[in-house]
Amino acid sequence: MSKEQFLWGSATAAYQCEGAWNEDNKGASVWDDFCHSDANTTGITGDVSCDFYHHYAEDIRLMAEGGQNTFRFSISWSRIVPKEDHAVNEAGLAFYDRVLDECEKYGIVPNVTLVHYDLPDYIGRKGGWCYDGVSDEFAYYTSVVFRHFGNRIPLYVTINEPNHNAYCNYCVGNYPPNEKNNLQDYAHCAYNMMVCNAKAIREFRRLNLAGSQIGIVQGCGPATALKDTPEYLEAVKFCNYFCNFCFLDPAIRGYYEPDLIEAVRSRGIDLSFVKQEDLDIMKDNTVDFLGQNIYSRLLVKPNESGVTAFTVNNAGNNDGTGKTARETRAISGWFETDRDPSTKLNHWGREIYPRCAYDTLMLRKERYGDIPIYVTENGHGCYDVADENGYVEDDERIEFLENYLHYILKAKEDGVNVKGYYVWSTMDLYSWINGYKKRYGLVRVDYDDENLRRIPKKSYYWYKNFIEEHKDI
Ligand code: BGP
Repeated sequence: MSKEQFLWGSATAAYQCEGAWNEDNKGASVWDDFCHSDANTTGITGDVSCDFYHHYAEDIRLMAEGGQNTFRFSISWSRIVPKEDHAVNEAGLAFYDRVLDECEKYGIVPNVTLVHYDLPDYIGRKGGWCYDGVSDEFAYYTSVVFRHFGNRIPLYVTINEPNHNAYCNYCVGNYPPNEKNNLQDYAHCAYNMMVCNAKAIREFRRLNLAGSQIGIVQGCGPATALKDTPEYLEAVKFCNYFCNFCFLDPAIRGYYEPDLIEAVRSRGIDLSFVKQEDLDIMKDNTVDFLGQNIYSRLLVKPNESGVTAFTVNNAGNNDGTGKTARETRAISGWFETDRDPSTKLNHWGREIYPRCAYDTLMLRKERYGDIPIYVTENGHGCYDVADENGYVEDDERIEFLENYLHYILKAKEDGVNVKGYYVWSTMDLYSWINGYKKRYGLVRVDYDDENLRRIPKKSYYWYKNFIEEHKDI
């Protein structure tokens, strides 16, 4: 991978696109179990999705033809180590070898996430991310991946959005194991994820893979507020403890700030799961780069309601009509979500605020210096309307991407070490809980067609042109 080459691409995740959920000895993941259970009230699953497992060659060819030089995807842990006995599934490795062959054919740089929400079911049954053995399991699985693929993969990501994953699992309760308002388990999960991150990095460093780097992907930006009174700044601080610093400080700096630990403890959270030996491993095993997903702003104010409550863009009362949709994040005494009446919301209640891309990147630089940053996801979910040929004129998505990119490139000009950018998503795929109606792809997937026909959207051609105009930045 040439150091100077800016990476322009798009992203997917295993459960959301692969399908083939039980093919070639794949084990079940917690998402397979959840989607097949009564807890999944929609009955919609990722069993087939857009069937990337069998369409990968076409999808990667379309990326290349669209001018993209990088592809972010994730490996399904349950394909590689399907069962508790730790036996490695050669067919799983072979699938990703085929994907990498295809990337290499077109000079597409793979950016590969090791876990994107889909823990194996056998770990889920033991307590998932709150199972204290999860970090040794993760170290084992990731060492299998590092040994097999080595520096064929120049960019590895340990965990996708630990913040959002922990939050949905244990606060909102919309992701398995569907626990609500459980701050104790949220803290435990967040900590175990950072032990996982550090132990995987230790495995990675042991192999000394020349030319490969390892990072982590964060799902939200730093908290911000509409006022800078001491009360508002306190709310920002606590929100950052909760959503950002408890992940990024250990991952990037190798330690937690004592104030953060104290704030968590003073809420009555039992921190007996914290072990000095884990902290030592974190200290010695930090990331090379940050992956930053950018969707919307984390706008907060002081919590005056005294309420602790959490909903996200796909929680229950919300069907994409935008009528009742609203994202709430509130912890009594700490902070709660604020709303800026001057901005628009998307159909799922998420704020559209392009400038957050600039602020996010600048604030990351302020706290973490010149760490290389890849914008690992940025995209717009909407109801696409196709014409009789399946073509979608997704001007709304183009406008969204153009406006966000303006601010991302401005942050790069202003000194942030931005190295790449990925549209979410490469093609239409399963949107967690929202199913298939909420689409993000640059390429339409016709789910009614038995061959799951791919039709590039207007945004695909727009992006191709944008890359062409910006390939030498
Ligand atoms: C991020 C996830 C992606 C993707 C995206 C869109 O949080 O990393 O996997 O799903 O959000 O979110 P959603 O599908 O919920 O609209």
